[in-house]
Formats: sequence, structure tokens, C-alpha cells
Amino acid sequence: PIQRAWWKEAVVYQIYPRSFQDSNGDGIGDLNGITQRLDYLKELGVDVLWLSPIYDSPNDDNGYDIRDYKAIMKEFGTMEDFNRLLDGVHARGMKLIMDLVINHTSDEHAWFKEALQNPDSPCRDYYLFRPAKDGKTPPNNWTSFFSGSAWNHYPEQSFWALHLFSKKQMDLNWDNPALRSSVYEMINWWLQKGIDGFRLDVINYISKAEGLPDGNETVGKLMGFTGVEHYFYGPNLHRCLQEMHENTFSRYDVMTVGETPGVGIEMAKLLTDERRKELDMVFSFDHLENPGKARFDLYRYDLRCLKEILCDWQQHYGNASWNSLFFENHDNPRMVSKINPDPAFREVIAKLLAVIQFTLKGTPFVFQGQELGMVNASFSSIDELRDIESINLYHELLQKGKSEAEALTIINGGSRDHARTPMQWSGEPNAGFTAGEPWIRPNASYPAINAESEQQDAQSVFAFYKQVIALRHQNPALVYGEFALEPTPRELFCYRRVLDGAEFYIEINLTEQPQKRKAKASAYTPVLSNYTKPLEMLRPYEATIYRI
Ligand code: TEU
Ligand code: CA
Repeated sequence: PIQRAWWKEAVVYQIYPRSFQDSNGDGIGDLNGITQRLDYLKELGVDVLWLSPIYDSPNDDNGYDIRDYKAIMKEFGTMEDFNRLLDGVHARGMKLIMDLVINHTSDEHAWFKEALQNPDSPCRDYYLFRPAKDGKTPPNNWTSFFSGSAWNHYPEQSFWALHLFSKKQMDLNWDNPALRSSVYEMINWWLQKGIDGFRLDVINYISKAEGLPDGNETVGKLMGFTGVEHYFYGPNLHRCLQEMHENTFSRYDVMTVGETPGVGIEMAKLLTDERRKELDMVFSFDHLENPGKARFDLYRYDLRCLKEILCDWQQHYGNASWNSLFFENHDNPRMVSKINPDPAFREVIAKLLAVIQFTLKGTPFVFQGQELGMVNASFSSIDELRDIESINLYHELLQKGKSEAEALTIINGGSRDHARTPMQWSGEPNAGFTAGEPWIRPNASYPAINAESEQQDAQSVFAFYKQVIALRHQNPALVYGEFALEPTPRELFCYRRVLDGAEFYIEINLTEQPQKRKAKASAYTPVLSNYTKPLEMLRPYEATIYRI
């Protein structure tokens, strides 16, 4: 039997604070802006808010480069603003979790500055400093996720330092016990403030193979980055996570979800098995691309492959681990656009995805704007992009001989900025996001796609989200029920959720073509559908929840 827990029953909503709501006209979303929108989130029905990083940061990677873990980023507000936000969340019966970025810090963090300045400082061993190989080249061939070598050279100290992400995001040395205690102390400081948990950034990368050996070039070509096999699941990963759990999370009633690119289902089981006391959930990313495809490849996402991956996790993850369910976040283009950019299908696809996300076993995570059916932007010049990954990749592509137009097409295919355009609140200028000059241009679709109009429209994507969230809250079968796949052709995704005599049947057409429906469904009672009433044939992307 499945152990019950509040975070298994919760619906989580991810906020990217920079793009959510500006309250003071400086063009940057902020904490007071979030506080102003709490009633909207309550109306939607979400239980937990996850905030992307709000800590003090020089913003080389929009806050994922932390300068001070115990201070709030100036653009976002003050600690008083944060306390008010937390109170506002709790007063509405919701919870709040924070992003925890502990694989690396900013190079402007006091630890790193101290490490550079003072050879005798204990902070020297908080990071991964190494001498040059052969006296001149970087210590190994690892590449950064944001282009180029993963090493910075510090000539005055005659050493190099590792950064898997930007040149200002310096990897921490998790083999150092003092570093680990400093991190736990910081975590407990936040937990004592009363927050309800954490999303842990690239947490599976923290332990690096001893000696930091060269990465295999063939693996590097395959993955797009060299060295990954030496830190995707490093030797001390589980030991570190168990120690962290013991010293922090275990002392509070909180939830944790690890961001774990590339782990796979078996490693994910080890990370989340409740008996092992490491993490509550992890994010696996395999379902975000079709097999053999990467984020910047230009292709149309085929939903038939989604079914195969999700079923694997639904059927084989076991009862000791609990899934996370998500299609979008701040690092990925909008899912609706990846599946089919034809505006005629936008709403049905957005609702189809909601049906899947809220009727499978696991905790759903909604990314801001997903509940409106927000779509990808169309960037017409590199000047419109803000993300360090896109900008670095653009220059890398030019260097490799691509034309500006070709490079821009690739960036438009996979840029993280698609998810970072302002939340579309209304048809007012700048989508109601700011009264000033927005830090990134709003998506041109906002006059048609926005919260204000969708809140008044009973057929809107927003209205559908409200209903499907409510349905899930009212029916434990949709949370804890057994998942039973119906055998069908690949084009259909049909399954049951069953618990204590309560039973739901979910019937989905994964394609743009009409499909023959399973005869049986006509005997059931439709509860929620992305079409008004069942017909003889399943229409394009039709998705219906039936009660049996
Ligand atoms: O992302 C980690 C990660 O591996 C990716 O999603 C990454 O952005 C991409 O694959 C690079 O090619 C996390 C955060 O979600 C992301 O926003 C940060 O930039 C990154 O860690 C570094 O902190
Ligand atoms: Ca602001």
C-alpha cells in the first residue's frame, strides 16, 4: 500500500519571480507582486508554491548563481517582503517551497572570494580548485552546459576552478565536511523560518568522480557535453543526501524534490525510496523530448512516445517511490508549441496535457502560464533574448559557421526564454505584468491569451485547470488509485485509476487524426473533457475523464 502524505495530494505551482508580477514599475517581477496574486493562485486551486531562486545574486543565470543564501535579491524586495509573502501563503492554507541551489555558488559568494584571496582559508577546499594539466591546459576536458570549457583560470593563484554552468557559477566540493555542514546550517536557517520544503537544483551532480578524470569523448558527443559520466551519479551522492536528510529535512514536516537530469528510473528509485531517506521526489526529464532528440533539435513532439515513457514510470516505479508529474518549467519551451504550433489546436492540447498531468499517479507541478495555455515566443533577433544559455549558444553557433538566421532558428527551437516571457495577466500594455519597461519582451499573444479573459470564460484553459484540479482534490482514486493501462493502438492512451471501489477511466487521442474510440467508453459517465460531448469517433487530441 502507498503511504499517504500531504505532498502526494498537493498540486504545486512554480513561480519564476522575475517574470511573474512587477509591483513597483521597474520592469522586474518581485515578491510583493507575488503577494498581490495569491488570491489568483488560491482560485486556481494550487496547494504549494515553488519559487525559483530569490536569493541575493548578480544574476548571471537569473538567480541560480547565489551570492548570499540568507539575503533576498534587491530587485525582488526585502526579507520583510518575504515574511509577508510567507504569511500570506500560509494564511490561505497554502505552502511555500524554495529553490535550493547547492551544487554551486556565485563567484561573488563570500566563500569563493575568501578562497581566492586567502590560501590558508578553509574555504579553499569548498570549491574544486586544480592545477593546470601539463602546466598549461585546463585540468580536464569537461565542458560547461553554457558553452566552452568547464574551467576558469585564475593566473594569480596559478590554478583553475570548476564550473559546470556559467563562468560565475562555481561548483562546490561536497567531499569537504565543513562545506557540507555550512550548507546544512543554511538549510536549517530557512526551515526555521517556516518554509515548507525545497526543490534542489541539479542535486544529482554534487558528487564528482575522484581525481576528476577526463570525460569519454564518445559519450560527450552523444550527450552534447563532455564529462557527465563523472558526476551525473557520483560516488558519494547517496551518502551526501542521506546525511543532509538526517541533519535537516528529517527534523521538519517538509517536502523535497530533486532536479535530476539524466538519472533514469532505477537511479531515481534509489534517490526517492522512502526507506532510504534521501529525497521525496525527483524530476526526470526523459519525457520532455522524443527519443534521440535534444531540446534545440527542430522537430514536432510526438505524444505517442510520451505515453510509452510515462507508462514505464507509472508501472515500474514501485510503491516506495512517488512520481513528479510535469511538462513545463523555466528551462524548457512551452509544451503545447512543441506538440503542434497550429493555434487551432492550442486549447485542446493544453487541456489534454492537463488531463494526463492530473489523472496519473504522482504530484503535479504546473509552471506559471501553463494554466492559460501560454505558447512559445517568436524571437526575431538575438537582442530579444536574455538567457545566458541562448546567448552563449548563439555565439558558439556563429563560430561554427552558421549564419545569424540559422543560429536564430535553432535558438527559437529550444530557448529557455520561451518560458521566461512575462506572465500574461491581461490585455493591458505589457500583459499587465509591469507599468514600466519589462526586462524581457512579453509574448505577442497576450491580447488573446491572458488570465483576465480566461477567468471569465467557462471554456478556457484556465477554467479547465480549475475543474481538473478540483476533481483531483475530491477524488483520492486520482491520487492514490492503482494505474491500469488499457491495451489499445499506439494512437490512444487509455487507463483506469482504481481505489476502494471508486474508478475512473481516461481516454485520450494522442494524434491530430480522428481515431476509433473504445466501444466501452460510451457506457461510462463523462466528467471532464476537452470537447463538449462524446461523438462516434475520437476527435483530434480528444481527452476525456469518465467515472465508472
Ligand atoms: O538546470 C539544470 C539543467 O541541467 C538544465 O535544465 C539546464 O538548464 C540545461 O540543460 C542546460 O543545457 C538547473 C536550473 O533549472 C537552471 O535554470 C540553471 O541554469 C541550472 O540548473 C544551473 O543552476
Ligand atoms: Ca519590480
